[in-house]
Amino acid sequence: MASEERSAKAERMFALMDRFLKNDPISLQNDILDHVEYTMARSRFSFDDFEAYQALSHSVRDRLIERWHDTQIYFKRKDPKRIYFLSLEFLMGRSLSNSVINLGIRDQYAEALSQLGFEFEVLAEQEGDAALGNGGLARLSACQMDSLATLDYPAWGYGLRYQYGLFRQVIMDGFQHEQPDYWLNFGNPWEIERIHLTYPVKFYGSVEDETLNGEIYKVWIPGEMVEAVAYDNLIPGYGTRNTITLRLWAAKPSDQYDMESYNTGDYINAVVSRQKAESISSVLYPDDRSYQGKELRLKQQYFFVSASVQDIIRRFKDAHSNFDEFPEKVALQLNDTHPSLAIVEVMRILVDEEHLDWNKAWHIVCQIFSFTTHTVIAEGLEKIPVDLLGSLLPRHLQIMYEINFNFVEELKKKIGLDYNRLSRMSIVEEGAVKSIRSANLSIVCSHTVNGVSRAHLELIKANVFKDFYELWPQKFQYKTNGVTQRRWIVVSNPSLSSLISKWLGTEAWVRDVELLTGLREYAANPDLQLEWKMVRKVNKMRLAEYIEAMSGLKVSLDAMFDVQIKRIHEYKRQLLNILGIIHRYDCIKNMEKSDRRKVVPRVCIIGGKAAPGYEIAKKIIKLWHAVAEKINNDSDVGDLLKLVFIPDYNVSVAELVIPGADLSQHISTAGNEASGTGSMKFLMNGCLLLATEDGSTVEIIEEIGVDNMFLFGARVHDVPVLREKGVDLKVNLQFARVVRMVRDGYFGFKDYFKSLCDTVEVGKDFYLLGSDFGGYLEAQAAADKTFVDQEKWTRMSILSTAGSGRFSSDRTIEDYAKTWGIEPCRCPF
Ligand code: B1H
Repeated sequence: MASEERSAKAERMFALMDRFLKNDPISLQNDILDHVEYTMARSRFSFDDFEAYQALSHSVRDRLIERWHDTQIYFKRKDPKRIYFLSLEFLMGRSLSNSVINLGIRDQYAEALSQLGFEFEVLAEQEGDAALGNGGLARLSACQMDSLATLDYPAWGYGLRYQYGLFRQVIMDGFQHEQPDYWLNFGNPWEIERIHLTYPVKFYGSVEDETLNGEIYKVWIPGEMVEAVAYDNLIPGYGTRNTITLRLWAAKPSDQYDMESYNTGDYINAVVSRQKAESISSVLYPDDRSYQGKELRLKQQYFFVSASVQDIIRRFKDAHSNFDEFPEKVALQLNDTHPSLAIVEVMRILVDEEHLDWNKAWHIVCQIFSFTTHTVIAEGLEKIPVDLLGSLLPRHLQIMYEINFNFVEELKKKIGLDYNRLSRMSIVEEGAVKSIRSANLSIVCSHTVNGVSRAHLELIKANVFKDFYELWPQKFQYKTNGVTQRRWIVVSNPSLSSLISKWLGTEAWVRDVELLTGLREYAANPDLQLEWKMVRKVNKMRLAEYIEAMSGLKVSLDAMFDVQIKRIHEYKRQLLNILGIIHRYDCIKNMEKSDRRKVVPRVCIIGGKAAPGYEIAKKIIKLWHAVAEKINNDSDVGDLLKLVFIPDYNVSVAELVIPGADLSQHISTAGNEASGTGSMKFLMNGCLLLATEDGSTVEIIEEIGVDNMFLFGARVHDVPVLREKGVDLKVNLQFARVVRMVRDGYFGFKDYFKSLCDTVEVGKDFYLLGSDFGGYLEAQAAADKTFVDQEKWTRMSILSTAGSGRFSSDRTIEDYAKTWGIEPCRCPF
C-alpha cells in the first residue's frame, strides 16, 4: 500500500475511533447484550448465567484492550528500559473482579447488570481459575504483575500457556485423587490469541562450523522445530491507564519445518507426529520442591525461554541497531532457575546469529540478568543431566561449557587451586550423573542474586550459596515477598475495604498501602471495633455457607475459625496441626462435663494439594479425614470442635477463606520456608497468626510486634542442635500419647498410617514435631485465652491489618525496580 493511501486509511480509522467505550450503565448494558448476540451468538432474550458472564467478560476485555493499546503505543514511543519477567508459573486465578476494580468501573457494571436482572457476584462465580502454577512462587508472579502495572513500570511477563493447569483435587473416602484441569474447555475471554506472532523453536540436531567473511561461526542444524504462538493476557494497573502484557506461549506444529516428512509418503504418521509438538505446552508439572530431570520439562523450559528471548530481541531491534545499548534498554528477571536457559539463549543469539564477539556478548549478558531464588535446601536445586542437555540443546551445552571454563579459570586466579571449592562452585557437576547446576549458572551470569525474605538471604549465604557469597558478597540481596492488596483486600474482602476507606477517610491506601498504619490510632476505638467485628462476622458467614454447601457440615459462627491452607508438605507441618487437634479432642473427652463450658469452640479448617507422587503428604490428607470422621461424629464434642477439609484449594477458594479466618497457622520448621506469602494475605485481612519464626514471619513480627501474634517453636539456630539431640518421648508425654493414638488405630487405617507415624519417631523426627509440640500447645492455649477477650482480639486484628503495608508486592516491586534500573512510564491518555 502506498504511503498516502495508508495515511488516508489511518485518517478514516481515527475518525471512526474518536471516542473510547463509555462506562455509563446504558452503554455497558448495550455492550454486554451485543456480546451475547454477536460474540456468544445467543439470543439477547435468552441466555444463562454462564453466557452472561462470558459476554460481560468480553465487554470488560474491550475496555482493557483500549488501555493496553494506548500503553503499548506509549511505551514504544518513549522506548524506556523494559523489565522482562520470566516465570514458568503464574497463578492468576480469576480475572473479572480484579479487572473491573482496577479499571475503576465495578459499581457501574454492578448497576448495569442489576438492571438486566443479574447480580455481579453471581456472574463472577462462573469464572474458573487460571491455575498455571503450583503455589507461592506462582502466585507471587501474579501479584508482582499487578504491582508492575499499577506502578506504571514498562514490564512484560513471559510464561507458558499450559493446556492443563494444576490438577484438580478430588477427595474420595478421605484420599486425594488427581483430575486434569482442562481449563480452556469453555474458552478463555481473558486472552488474545496472536496467530501471527509466532517464533520457531529448535530442538536436537547437531552443531556445525560455517565460515563467513573469513570468520568461523557455529551453526545449529536442528532435528526438530516447533512454533511458539503468543497469547496475550492483559494486566490492568489500578488508578492508572497503564495495562501491561503477560505473554504466554503455546506450542504448535511448525509448517516450514515439517514439509520434508510429507515427502516420505507416510502422510498419516507425519500428521500424528506433528501433533506431538503441542505436548510441550500441554501440562504443568505438579511438584513444587523436587526437581526431576525429565526431557519434557527441559523442553518446556527452553521452549518458553527461546520464544521470549526472540521476542525481546525483536522488540529491541525494532528501535536499535547497536547491541551496546541492549543493557540500557533490557532487564531480564529469572524467577527461580526454571528460566535460566535464557542466559545461554541470549549468548547463543548474540554470538551465533548476531555475530558479536564472545567477550562483548558476555559483557552484555552479565549486565542484564537478575536472579531470584526461592529455594532453601540443596536438594531443591535444579540439575540438568548433561546427556539430556547435549541431545536436546547441543549448542547450549557447548556454550555452558565455555562459560564454565572461563569462570573456573577466573576463579582459580582468585581462590587458587582449592579443588574442593572449585568443584563445588563449578557449573558442571561431575557426579554419577554429570549435570549442569542451574543455580550456579544463574549466579555466575546474573548481576544480582535475590532471596525472598531477610531470613532466607541469611540462610542461603550461610548454606547453599556460601561459596558464591564469599566470592561476590555484593551480588547477594533480599527483596522480601509481598502480595497485592488489590486482590487480597479490595477484591476478596469488599466490606473490609470500605470500612478501611471510611476510617482512613480515603481510598488512597489501595495504591499507597503504607497508609494502613493510620488504622493504628483507632485500634481501641469501640465504634471501629464494632464495625470491624461485624465485617468479620459477615465474612465468617460467607465461609460457613460455603462449608455447608460443600460438606453438609453446619459450623457455629461463635467458634474460632482456625485455618491452615497451603500445599501439603512435611516441612509445613500440617501433621503438627492434626496432632494438636487430637490432643484437644483427647482433653475434651477426658474433661468433666461441667468444665467443657470453658472450652473455646473451634472450627479447624485445612486445605491444600499434595504432589501426586508425594506419599507422606497424601497420608496427611487421609489422616485429617480420618480424625475428622471421628471427631465430627462424636456427640460428646458437638460444636466445641469441628474439622473441615476444603478440597481443591486454589486462588478463588483462598479469596473466600482468608477473609473468614480468625486464626491462621504458618508453622513450618524454622529454616524451611523461604518466605511464605499466605501469612501476608491473612495479616491484611485482620486474621491473627499462629506461627514459627521462619521466612518472612521474622519481618512480620517487626511490623506488628511479637505480642500481636502467637509465636512458638525452635529458631533456625536451634534446629541442628535439636535434630542431633532428639526429644525423649517419655518427657514429652503429650506428644507420645497422640502419636500412639494414631498408631494404635484409634482413627482406623492403622497399617496405612504406620509409615506416617514413623516420620515423627524419636531420632527420625526431621521436622521437629516432637520438640515443638509443647510450644505449639501453649501458643494454641494463648490464642484461646485471647479469643475470649473479644476487645483484645479485635484490637490485635485491627493492628494486624494496620501493620501489613510492608508486605504489599508494591513495596517488593519498588525494591526490584532499583535493581533492574527501570523507571515508571505512565501512559498519559
Ligand atoms: C517456592 C518453589 C518451587 N520455593 C520448584 N520453591 C517448582 C520450586 O515446579 N517447580 O519445579 C515450583 C516451585 N516455590 C516458594 O516460593 C517458597 O517455598 C515459599 O516460601 C515462597 O514464599 C514462595 C515465593 O517466593
